[in-house]
Amino acid sequence: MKKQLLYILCLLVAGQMTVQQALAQGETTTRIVLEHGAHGGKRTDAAMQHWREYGLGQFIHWGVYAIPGGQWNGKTSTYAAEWFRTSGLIEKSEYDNLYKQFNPTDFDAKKWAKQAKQMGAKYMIFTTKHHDGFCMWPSKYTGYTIANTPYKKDIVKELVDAYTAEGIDIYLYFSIIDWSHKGYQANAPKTEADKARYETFKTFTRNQLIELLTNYPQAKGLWFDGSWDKAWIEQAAWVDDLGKELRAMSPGLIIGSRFRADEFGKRHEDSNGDLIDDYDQRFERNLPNSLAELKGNDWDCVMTIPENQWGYHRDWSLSYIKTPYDLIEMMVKANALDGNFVINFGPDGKGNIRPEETTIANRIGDWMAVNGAAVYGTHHSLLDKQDWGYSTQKDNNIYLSVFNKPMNNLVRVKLPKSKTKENVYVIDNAQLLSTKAPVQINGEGKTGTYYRDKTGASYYDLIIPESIRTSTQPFVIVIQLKEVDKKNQDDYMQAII
Ligand code: JFZ
Repeated sequence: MKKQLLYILCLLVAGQMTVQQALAQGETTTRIVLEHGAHGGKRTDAAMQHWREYGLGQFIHWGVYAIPGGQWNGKTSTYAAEWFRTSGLIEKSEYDNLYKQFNPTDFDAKKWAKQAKQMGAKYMIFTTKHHDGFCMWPSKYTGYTIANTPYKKDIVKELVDAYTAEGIDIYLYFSIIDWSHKGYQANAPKTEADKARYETFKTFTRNQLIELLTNYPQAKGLWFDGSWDKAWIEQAAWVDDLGKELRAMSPGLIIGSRFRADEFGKRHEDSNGDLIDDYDQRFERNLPNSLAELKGNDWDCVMTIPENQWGYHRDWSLSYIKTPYDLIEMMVKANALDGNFVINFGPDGKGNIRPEETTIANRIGDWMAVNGAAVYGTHHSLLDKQDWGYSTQKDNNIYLSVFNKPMNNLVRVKLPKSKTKENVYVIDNAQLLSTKAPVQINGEGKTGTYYRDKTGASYYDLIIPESIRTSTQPFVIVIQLKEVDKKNQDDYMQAII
């Protein structure tokens, strides 16, 4: 804002406009020239289009923090288990030596990938390096890696290969925060010595990112975290150049809005309000409520199953555990607002995905096997948000995902006003997605069971089929619409199945 005022003042001083003109522009069109803000608008290339169609993804947080699993010497941390090094329950030096015991003998990348595939995930984000700095790949730029554990093998490679074989795209999570590197600093370095140290950290970070893209060319994108440090934000120009370098290495590379700031320190959205990089990474454990909030930006939401646990925590009694139903509802809500939904898993120190997580994944997969068409490749539908649930659309199909089943077993669907004055939308066809059985409209063939309101919207009551009335699962009805002349009742009624 200050910068905007300055810009307006400059124009006034230069005599290029009147105060009124300047204020009017300040309100509406004044934009700051940014060198390191958003570059270009929304991506239209095939890689990004593919990203938009995922619908559901999997996140995996795995590292040495899985050994303590939130507990040490009989004490439990209620804070996020992957932050255990800072819990005060373990000496930092002790934590920093845990990797010498990291030996996940039960780890089976193929088993994880098969489970993710059954769940219906189309992409997977893996923590190559979390804030503690431990590398799950054998980085040649530090000794603090999987190569120096009893396990030795390259976990990132195993996962990239296994998930790629299952047709699941891989994204590499990378934390800018690195507590293991001597040059790392959170605060902006002030002294020459600190600045020089930070230069070593920048070089190290760049080397590691280039190494990751070189070693794992299958990676479709980078998922950055821990980029909120003042020290990193100050490096806007350098980080921007690094992003360009990484993109040049890997055409189509997808990077979210948590990588870099603009030259005024603005993150996610630059000083002009434009989204930085490819998609909005702000919706963490938190979903938007309306399309308006999203400003047309691409976005995803990453979600934990317990309250705030990403890494493995032994004690799952500490918080509410989201059910498959909760997660399916959040996913469809995200899809209905043009977002991808990503569910996090935190495997244990031996390499097992905990049984509770496996059950949740399986139940979601069972639902996806039947109803996935409502999720994959869909976007927000032309219907308003309605009380029974969420609607998504792909081509002419509108998927009504019903979460709140009305007591009278009638799903009242409000169809929007038609684009043309003379016409009205009617339901041309309605089916239960699971069985393809036709769904009847209440009062078929008679007038009065549907109506139009003053706005020109029309309403239909779809009869929930007997076969699913006692089911506890959300169900999907797929409809197609048709526009008919509202003056012509015959035509109007014929259109109804
Ligand atoms: C970060 C990490 O600190 C955490 O351990 C986990 O990896 C998660 C995915 O990312 O935590 C954050 C980051 C950003 C927000 C909240 C927690 N945020 O923007 O609200």
